[in-house]
Amino acid sequence: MKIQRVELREIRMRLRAPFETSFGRTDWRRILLIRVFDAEGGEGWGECTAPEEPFYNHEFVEGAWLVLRDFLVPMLLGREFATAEEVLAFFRAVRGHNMAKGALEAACWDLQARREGKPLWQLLGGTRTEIECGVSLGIQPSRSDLVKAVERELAAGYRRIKVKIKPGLEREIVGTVRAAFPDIPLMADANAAYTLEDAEVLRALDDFNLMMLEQPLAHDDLLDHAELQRRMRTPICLDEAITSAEKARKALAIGACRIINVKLGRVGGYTEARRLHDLCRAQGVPLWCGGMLESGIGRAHNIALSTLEGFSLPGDVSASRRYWEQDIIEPEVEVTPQGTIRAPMEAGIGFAVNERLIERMTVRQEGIAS
Ligand code: OSB
Ligand code: MG
Repeated sequence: MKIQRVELREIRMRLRAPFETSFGRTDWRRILLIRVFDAEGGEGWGECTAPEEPFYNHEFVEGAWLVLRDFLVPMLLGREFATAEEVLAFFRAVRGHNMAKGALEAACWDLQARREGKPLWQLLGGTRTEIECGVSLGIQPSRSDLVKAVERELAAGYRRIKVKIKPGLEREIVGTVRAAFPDIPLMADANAAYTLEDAEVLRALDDFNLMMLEQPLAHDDLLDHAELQRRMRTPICLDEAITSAEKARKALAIGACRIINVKLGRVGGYTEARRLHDLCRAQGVPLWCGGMLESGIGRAHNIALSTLEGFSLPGDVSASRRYWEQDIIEPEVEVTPQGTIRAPMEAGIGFAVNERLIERMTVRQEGIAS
């Protein structure tokens, strides 16, 4: 295979409801989509998960666009590769920028799967034909809104509830949900809002029988998480801090976490995600697939990733309807009443891309050819 042309596109999509975390609030998404073309009429789609601002990690839409246009796309164009597994190595000279790398790499995997006429999840070696779904609930305006939101998601069948927390509100948020729903699988995500000085506040969350506490401390920290994990019973799950299989190896070696949230963009694509997966499986560490408020294209990629055997816990991969009035793929992602998504049987990402709708949402577009 050889990529001859790459199209970068920015679309704007309004979330059905604003999403609030410890680091900010999102109403509108700016989403960078990537389409790769080979010389034989093949194509593949990817979505860059870099958010609008560099508040989750260092990546953001505008920066990712430039890194793709000026460095990563030129490193890919015209290069011959036998499988998409070889693509990540082309980007080795660029430090970091995993979301930009991962989006381009994932588009190449989609292209390969389409060319072979098989679903991407099968090409990746996925074994789950149905994946378990959870939801991530942003910080709500009031306790009653929070309880209502949880009620709604449970009624829709979701198998695990994650609530966002932030300093000063952690006990109120987790306690409110736990009091209303004593037995549900529940977890909390702090998005790096605490330090080790808050260890007592965090340890007090042990009272609520959480499945896990996600990324309580700094986005790039491992050492303090290991100390915190020694002090609390609730398993720590790392998100932001796990940017590669190597980081995961080190985190596990020092006991910084017991569970890992895998995001395709954060680790730089499928090749790295599979390395991380194989390492964690060998050590018996459970994985689940995280989300970044993706459009249908990124969501379809997350479904493919979630079919790997080691993804044994429900992920933040949920129905299109929870985010968008109308998604950019057909059919939209739907969740069964049992809280699962069935892996699609069509080739590639397995959903048709609604190009007409994308065209209407596009605010800028740039083609790069060899
Ligand atoms: O930390 O998992 C996170 C959304 C944006 C940035 C970071 C995170 C999230 C979510 C939402 O939790 C997951 C989703 O529903 O897509
Ligand atoms: Mg998280």
